[in-house]
Amino acid sequence: MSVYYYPVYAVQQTSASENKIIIYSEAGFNGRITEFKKNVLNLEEKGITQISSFQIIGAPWVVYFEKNYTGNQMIFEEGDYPSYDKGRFLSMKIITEDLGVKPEIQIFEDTNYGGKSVTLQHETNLHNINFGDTASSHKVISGTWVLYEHVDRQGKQLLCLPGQEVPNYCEIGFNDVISHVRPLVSKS
Ligand SMILES: [Ca+2]
Repeated sequence: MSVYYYPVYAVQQTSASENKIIIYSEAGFNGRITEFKKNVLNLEEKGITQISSFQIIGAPWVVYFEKNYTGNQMIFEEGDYPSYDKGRFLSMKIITEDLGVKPEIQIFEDTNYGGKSVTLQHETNLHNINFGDTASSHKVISGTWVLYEHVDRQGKQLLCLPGQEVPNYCEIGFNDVISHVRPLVSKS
């Protein structure tokens, strides 16, 4: 009689307490090191005056170029960023939404959910579906999405949380400019 032993692999599961961002004052993960596990309203108050590289472990983060979660934003997922040169961000939030759900967003040609619309479940270059530089409002049906000003995930970014409805892009400086959208999905 044979007995088989199956290898048991630990399930890679990042608990909330393991989610963090480590910020370095110099490139290549050098210089002053500061670690954050929670939202930061004002990085300057935390002594962060220079950001030249960082590492993200676990959940993604959205960083803002003004304090109090305002100004232009950028979204970063888990990984190493050894030479960051997009400028110092002044506040940031951890993205705690469940990224394991099936994402879906509806984007509209006009404000207040008017005109033509498209419903998307995957990363999409909007120019490929004749919807580039057109959108003026959206409804996030599910999942967490990032909208981009330009194709190939370039230009200004906008984080869109599950259930969020934005009726008028004119009010957020995003009217008729978005060219690319993608859902944040779980890496595990
Ligand atoms: Ca429009």
